[in-house]
Amino acid sequence: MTIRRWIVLAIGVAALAAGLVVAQGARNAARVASDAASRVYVAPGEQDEFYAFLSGGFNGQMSVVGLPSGRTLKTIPVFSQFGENGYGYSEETKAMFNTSVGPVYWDDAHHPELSMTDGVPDGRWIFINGNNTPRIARIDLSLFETVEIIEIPNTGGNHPSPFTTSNSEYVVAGTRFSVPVPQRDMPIADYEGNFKGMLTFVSVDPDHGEMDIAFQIIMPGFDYDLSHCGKGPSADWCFFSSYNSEEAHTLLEVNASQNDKDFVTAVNWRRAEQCVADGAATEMPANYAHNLKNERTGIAETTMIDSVTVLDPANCSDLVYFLPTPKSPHGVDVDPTGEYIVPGGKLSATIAVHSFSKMLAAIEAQDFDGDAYGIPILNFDSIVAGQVERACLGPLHNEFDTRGNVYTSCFITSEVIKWSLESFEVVDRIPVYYSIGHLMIPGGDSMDPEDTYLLALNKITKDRYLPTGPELAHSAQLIDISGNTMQMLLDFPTLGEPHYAQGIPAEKLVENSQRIFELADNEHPYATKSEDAVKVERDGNEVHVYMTSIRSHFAPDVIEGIKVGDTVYFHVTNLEQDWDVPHGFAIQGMHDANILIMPGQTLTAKWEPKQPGVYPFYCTDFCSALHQEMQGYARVSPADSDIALAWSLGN
Ligand code: RUQ
Ligand code: CUA
Repeated sequence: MTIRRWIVLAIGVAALAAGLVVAQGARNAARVASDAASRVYVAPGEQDEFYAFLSGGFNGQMSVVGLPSGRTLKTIPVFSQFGENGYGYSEETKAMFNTSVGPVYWDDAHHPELSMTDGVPDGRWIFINGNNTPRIARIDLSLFETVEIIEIPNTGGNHPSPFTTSNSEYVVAGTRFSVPVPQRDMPIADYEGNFKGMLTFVSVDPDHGEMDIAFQIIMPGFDYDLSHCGKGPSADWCFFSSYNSEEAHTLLEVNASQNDKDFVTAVNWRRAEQCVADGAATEMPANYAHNLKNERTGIAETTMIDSVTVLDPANCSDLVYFLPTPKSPHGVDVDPTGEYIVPGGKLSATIAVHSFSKMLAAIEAQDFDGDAYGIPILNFDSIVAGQVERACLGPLHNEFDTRGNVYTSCFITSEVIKWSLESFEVVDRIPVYYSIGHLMIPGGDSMDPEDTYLLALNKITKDRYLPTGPELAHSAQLIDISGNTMQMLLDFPTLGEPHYAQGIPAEKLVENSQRIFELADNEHPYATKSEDAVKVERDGNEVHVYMTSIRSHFAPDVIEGIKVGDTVYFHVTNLEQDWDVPHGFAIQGMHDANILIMPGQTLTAKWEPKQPGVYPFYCTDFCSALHQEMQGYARVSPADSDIALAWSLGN
């Protein structure tokens, strides 16, 4: 490490400290609109204008927030079990967590991304990546429920994901931490040249949304950090930022900050399709899980897959190019016209913007500045569209409006800057509290941004709210971007650590939001569609209770003949067909969480009683004036008892 490096680092740290001090000092001087309260006020009984979907980061979930009010509407559990509704605890949902290393009940969820049609969010699905156990999940936005999770093989830390192409032909994945491919035992010191980075294209079925790994592209062992796909003229391309082009394997804060420029990788996915069709790819052994909720039964099912299609750029010309990009870029974002590729060079105070049309011209002219592992490096000067000088410190991510402005989050100086794609000059800046990561404008990464609100997603909260011990909530701030200058409207705490977020006009989702499950369509193998049909069956040591719930009783509510050593499955069908009448079910001694059964749905709770006795079960959701009466008893006899199975309701 050079002395210069240390100085730069020291300046960075000092600036961070100074940023916090300045920001805290300026706390009351922040640009809060004088009529902020009325602009975010959604009167009782009124509804918000936008849905926002915020990742939960290390809580593994996604939260749904209304804008402009900042009210949390729902947590959608994705990669982590959720005791509130039994996701990951019910027998129907456990398979959603299967992976090649067995069930994994947690992940670090970073980037929600809405499905798109013609470059505009269409409100059908939202995808989110799992970083630690590389996965992508799909949430159905008619149900606001996770319906599919696919594991990504040959990958370490799926961070640059799951950004979608303009018509959601693909969602992408990538390796933040390069790894041996295929995985094997080898010295870590042999990283350079031997570890690989996979970029993965997951196809999305246009009608049903089902995901499938179409192909992977094997790349040099850099750290692929973020991505965004092109739109309009650049729609056939996806762009991945990378750092650690030094291929360091230790003390990356120093060793991966040596090169003046790292790369944005440009991938032509249409070309990849062609190469695959021409037989240029190879099938590589792999082992990964694909978990899908069966729409008819409501039960998640796992398929293990044992091979993956891999393309080596050496066997497919014109597939990938490197765009030199200053200093360890973090985000990479494409403007609504598809012409500008804007990286967030987090260690550079200058933002260098790439031009897509110049990129194509440079490729055409073979205007290269050498290559890395055979992949052409384009000449920086030939592809640069413009540079924003003295932008800010620590630029991370960008969103766009329809007026040719870019909004950049600046982590170190804790601000959002607004700059013009025409003049490449900063036209406005607003302090945020504190240390912003991502930012989000509804539609702000699509071809149709809304020029209304910007949400700043801040990493450090400090003094913004009442103290809650050492652990504080992360924070979002709502900023009005409709006028010439940005104006602060609202602070609100978030759940987990929101990284990226998405926003969409509410009217695009409201119509399709499902209110109940049609009981007539319920094809769950243990569904019970009327109280006449309830029963209890024994199959060896398994006891299956076919149970129903309706205000305000379970049928049956008296069960006898269970024995110690049995595994009991309560398959509860909620017979209600009215919106917002779930029933919950829990029994004393169960090891899983309660199940919360929606109208017309069947869910299963597992119970392994350990001691003889009589155990109560009850409804966990206050569903009627007689909710407290919604209870029952299960009798457990010794293992050698010969008490026959019996069940009843009201006798
Ligand atoms: S990354 S800020 Cu996944 Cu920027 Cu979070
Ligand atoms: Cu059903 Cu409370």
